[in-house]
Amino acid sequence: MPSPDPHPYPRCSGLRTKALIAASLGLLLAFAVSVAHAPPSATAGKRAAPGKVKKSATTPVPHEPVPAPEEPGPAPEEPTSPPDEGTSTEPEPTGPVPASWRRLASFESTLGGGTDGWSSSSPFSVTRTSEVGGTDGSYAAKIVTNGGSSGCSCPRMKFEDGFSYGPGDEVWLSGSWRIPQPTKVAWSRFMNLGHYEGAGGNNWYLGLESLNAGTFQVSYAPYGSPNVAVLPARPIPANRWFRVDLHFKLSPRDGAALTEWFIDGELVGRTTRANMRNADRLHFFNAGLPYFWPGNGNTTVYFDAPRITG
Ligand SMILES: [Ca+2]
Repeated sequence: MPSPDPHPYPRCSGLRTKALIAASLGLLLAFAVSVAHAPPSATAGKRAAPGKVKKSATTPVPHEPVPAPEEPGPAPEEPTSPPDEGTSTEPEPTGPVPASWRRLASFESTLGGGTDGWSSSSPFSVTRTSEVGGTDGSYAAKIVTNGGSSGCSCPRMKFEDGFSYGPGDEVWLSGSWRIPQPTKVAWSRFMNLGHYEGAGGNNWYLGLESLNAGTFQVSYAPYGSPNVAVLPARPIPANRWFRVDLHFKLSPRDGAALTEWFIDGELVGRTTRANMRNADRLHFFNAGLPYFWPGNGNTTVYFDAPRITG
């Protein structure tokens, strides 16, 4: 039966043709509507394939962002650099105490060997002894006072061979002491670099000294007061050998200098505060007891291994 066929077109072929055309248009319209109203997932599914093909043709575009996420790779490295930069605001650590020195003395065979001489005016007595060993070998210098001197109260050795240090120069000083009674070396000096023009001149020194009973500090002064502390006072180790290394980058300007203080190889102080009284150059090194305050009375100090770089 013609039931499947549409009833309106059985009699006339022209009408049938029109009907067929209309039916075809209807079908096309219905298809278009169905496609237009299809769920997004369906249209996406249907268009995905051609889309993929199209985009694969332009793969450089979507894949370029890939390196972009990789570029942040360096970013994780950046967190490691800020801490480094942070520490660089502090004075640069300079590493361990030098292993080699330009000048040194150990008192193993003579008191004066390796030095440029001793000053030991009476009533001081300076001898070589092995009674308490030393930090370099088994002998040390033994300094005994009976109250100091009204003249040069200065049982000290020196390095003075024409060197000279001024602003911008770098130098290490070193010495070892064994001080049975640290309270008996107040207002006394253990080692220093010096600038000396003669009586009444612009004389000054930079070094390690005690301004109070039982403590010592790094400071500079015009051979007398005022003493300017470069690094604050610390207790003097009592009745045992200890070694002090001082590292200077010299400058009379705060922020341009560097002073580092090591005790037994351990850094105990560091500053960029000025470490020169003025720009006058330092041209000799004294150690032992470059100055001993007579008011301390009788005492004994052992001393070994004076050293200097540069
Ligand atoms: Ca020695």
